[in-house]
Amino acid sequence: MKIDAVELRVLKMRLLKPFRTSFGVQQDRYPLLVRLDIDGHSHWGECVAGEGPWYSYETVETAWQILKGYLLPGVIGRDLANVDELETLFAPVRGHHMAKASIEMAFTGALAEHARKPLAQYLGGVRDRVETGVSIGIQATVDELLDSIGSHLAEGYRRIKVKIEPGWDVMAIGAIREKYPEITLMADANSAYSLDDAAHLAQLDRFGLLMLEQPLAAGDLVDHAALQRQLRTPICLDESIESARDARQALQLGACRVINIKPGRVGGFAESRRIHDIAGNAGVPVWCGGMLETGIGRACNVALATLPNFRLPGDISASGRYWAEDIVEPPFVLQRGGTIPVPTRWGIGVRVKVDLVERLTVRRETVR
Ligand code: OSB
Ligand code: MG
Repeated sequence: MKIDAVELRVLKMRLLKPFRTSFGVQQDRYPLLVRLDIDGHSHWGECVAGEGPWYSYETVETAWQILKGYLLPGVIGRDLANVDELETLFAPVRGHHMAKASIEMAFTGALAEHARKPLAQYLGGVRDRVETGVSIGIQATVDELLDSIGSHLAEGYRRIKVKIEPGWDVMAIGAIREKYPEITLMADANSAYSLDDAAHLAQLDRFGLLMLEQPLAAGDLVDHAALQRQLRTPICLDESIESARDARQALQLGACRVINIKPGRVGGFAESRRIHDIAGNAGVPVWCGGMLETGIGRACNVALATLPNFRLPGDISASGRYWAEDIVEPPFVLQRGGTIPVPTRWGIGVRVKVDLVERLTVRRETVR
């Protein structure tokens, strides 16, 4: 399959509610979309890079620049038989996984469509619906936090993740547990702590959390291993795992007992699968994280989460958790038991609303 051209565009989309994490607060999302033109057909993908270099060093700006300057010139016009060949072409560029993943995932979607299969089936998925949860940002008050949790439970979400940071942790989780003793609950610190906080974080052990996500710095597998020895709560790594190699080393060290896989963070579906397999062989469950995606990235996440070792609910909430109107049709909606059905059409399985995309576009360029 030959990629004739790639269109890059940045949209401006307003989140229904501002999302606050230990990194800061976000109201507008600027999704970077890619459109591969192959044989007269369009294949969409989404780059999940953030607006600023907080979760990752990658940003919308850097991804645009790396795609245009280094990744796309090597692939456009070349006949690619499979994803291995694409990975080989991308390998000389160090890092920049989110930029690489946008193309790898769009190309995989194209391969699935070409094989006349839904993406989930093409990837080897084993489910027709995926279990999902919701990620709730830091709120101004405990009452607002409890209200937000209450309304998400009422909508049908069965797993609640809350963002924490120093000053918004043991007290907030304690208040949730008092009101909702039985819900499946977890916390995500986005690297807001250090190993000096081990005794403080151990106070979370009494709340029976499903897991504690990324308490320490992204590069710090050794301290995560030391922390895990002091906690009963399983540690899940997100930012720390950028590759299969990271996953192998984290598990060897005992740095985590769960892994959050975001295909963007690790360079795409192929690397996600390697991490999935390494974790599976070690008896460690994985789940699919989220990056406030539009329906395009969400379709990719849903497909990935159908692989067998995705054994915990993902941060793959319904379109309506994020956007007044998603850019795909049909939008993703929550169904019984807090699940999202897996699209059954070929390829990514959702139709991109091109007119809406056009209206939301703030920057575009075609690379030939
Ligand atoms: O740490 O998992 C995270 C969003 C943006 C960047 C990092 C994270 C998140 C979320 C939201 O937690 C997940 C989602 O609903 O998309
Ligand atoms: Mg996280």
